[in-house]
Amino acid sequence: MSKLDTHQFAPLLKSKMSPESYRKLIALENEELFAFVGEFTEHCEPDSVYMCDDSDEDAEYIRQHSLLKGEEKPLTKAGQTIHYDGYNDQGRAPGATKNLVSKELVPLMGALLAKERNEGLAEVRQVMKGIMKGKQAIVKLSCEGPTRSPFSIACAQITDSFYVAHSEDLLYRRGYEHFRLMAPGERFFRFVHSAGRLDEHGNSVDLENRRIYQDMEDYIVMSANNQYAGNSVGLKKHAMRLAIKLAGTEGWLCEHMFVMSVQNEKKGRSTCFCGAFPSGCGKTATAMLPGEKIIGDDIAYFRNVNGEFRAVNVENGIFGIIKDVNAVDDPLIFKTLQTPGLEIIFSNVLTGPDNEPYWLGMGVDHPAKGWSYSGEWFEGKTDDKGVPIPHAHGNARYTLRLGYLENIDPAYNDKNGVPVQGIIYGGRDSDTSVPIEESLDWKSGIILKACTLESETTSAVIGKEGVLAPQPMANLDFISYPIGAYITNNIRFGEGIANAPRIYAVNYFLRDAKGNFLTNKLAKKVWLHWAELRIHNEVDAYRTPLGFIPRYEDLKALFAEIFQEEFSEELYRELFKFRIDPWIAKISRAVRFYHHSAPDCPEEYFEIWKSTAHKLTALKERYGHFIEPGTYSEK
Ligand code: SPV
Ligand code: MN
Repeated sequence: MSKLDTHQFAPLLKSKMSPESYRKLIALENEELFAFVGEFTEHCEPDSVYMCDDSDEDAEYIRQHSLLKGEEKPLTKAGQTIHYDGYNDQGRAPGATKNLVSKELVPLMGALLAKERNEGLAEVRQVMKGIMKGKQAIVKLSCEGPTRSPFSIACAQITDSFYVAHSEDLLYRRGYEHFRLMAPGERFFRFVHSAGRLDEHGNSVDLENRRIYQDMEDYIVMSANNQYAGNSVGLKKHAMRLAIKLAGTEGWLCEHMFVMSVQNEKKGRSTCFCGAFPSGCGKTATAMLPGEKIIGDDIAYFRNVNGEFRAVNVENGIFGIIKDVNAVDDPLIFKTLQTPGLEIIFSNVLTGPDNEPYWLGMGVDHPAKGWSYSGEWFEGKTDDKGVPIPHAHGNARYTLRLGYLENIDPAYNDKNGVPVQGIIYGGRDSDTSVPIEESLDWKSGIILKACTLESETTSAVIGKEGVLAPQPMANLDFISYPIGAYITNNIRFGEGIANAPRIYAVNYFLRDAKGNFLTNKLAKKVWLHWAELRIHNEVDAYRTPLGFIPRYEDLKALFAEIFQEEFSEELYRELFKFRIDPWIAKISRAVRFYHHSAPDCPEEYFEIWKSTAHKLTALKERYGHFIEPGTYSEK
């Protein structure tokens, strides 16, 4: 007999769980976990509770029940399924998302979706009272980062959605064994999710009661009346917000970054880069560059491991945007999505009469009718305002295990992570930033490259698309403690490590006066290989007011070597001229943003932005509006 058998929740859990499920729960001898499952079973009132361990049988149970309940449907190719979120539940919902913090902290949170904790807890508990009636709750344990590693964070999810549990099985490492080996009292993140009341298609109906409330003191997230994975899957963006807060408290970093390695075959060298890009700025395309290797596409933890700046991909899979994945632009993912026998969940794409998935930008003709995120779909279908409804949603996704990808870096499971040598901040503008620039040092990289990132809003977030919004570290939606303190933690972490990575800013979207892109999509491979050579001290660079840019001859050699292509000096000069006025404007927008949205931002950072803007203004007298590459000097 376990001492948990006398716990206050033991009789309730025994009555709701099969003997086998109950046995799996108490075998962990984890009182906090037992109390968590008990408390929310009492509160959410599921009919029954199913406890998973790490077995394939339990994974199969979840897969089967997702099909039985209609949360997923099988597609023609073996292993593939389709899941639909409700018509108005196709992206993250910032309006319903709150970081619950103490009263004292609320005024410092600025742009960060904060709510007073006690008020928020009372509200979300009210919404979740009895919300799982008539359903089975699943308890699934997982681990963020490799298990039993310096990076691991154990996570417990309770959900009444088999699709959510299935997604977590594809995206994260199973964590039951990890829990079994945990020391008593070791911290874990806790997530409760309910899709709430469902309509005849199995979609959440009470969207006005959608809540995604993250308790930043107890590291619990409660998510109700939604299904889209960015709102429902605890281990993804909810855990990210909790980890950012925990990292800020403990002095490490959780960043919205891919992890990949650039392969220098000539030198037999693999160099790891991490990169933060707001949505729609080339993040996945960079992480998946042909010829390089991927470790992760979305979230990285950074820790100082024995004096080294090391990273892991938190996840074990990809929840990727499927729009524009086609044989030309994304051949590796496209091929994986066409391979029968792989366990892949498609979401919010069209399924045709052939029961195959069709998405936007697939490069293949789609059928004139079928089923989609708007229900029965036919060519010419419009919404109630007469606006055409496309056959698939712009934020439709695929979910798969990373191990399916041919270009996976074998280091992706290393418990000590990989040593990071370059960090990339990727923006999107047509007329301001050069394709690649190396920062002077870590701190100026954070203040001038990471903090000044901007992007246009995209369909990953519900709301208006195409609005220019500041995006500090491409992380604004996820920073969960005051922005000034977050920036300071970033600076301190890098400065505390002797060999911190170099920081690069990239921009793949410069255009000419007619609006045409100045470079093709694969040119980014050259910029990355230039950064790789810089890191290994094999190329020189020209100084600019904000850092270092490539010399023409080095890029010419790389274009020739990688693409057997001519790279003209004329194009080089156009791409790499320093554009003074747009940069002054960009810095002014940053100052305005931090002034209004980051009440705790230290004066010192404003001084850096302002003195940089003054310096640039003064440079106009010497150079005019543009500084030609190679002509700038500090004196
Ligand atoms: C993002 O929008 O940054 C994503 C997708 O990675 S979501 O999981 O919805 O956040
Ligand atoms: Mn993301």
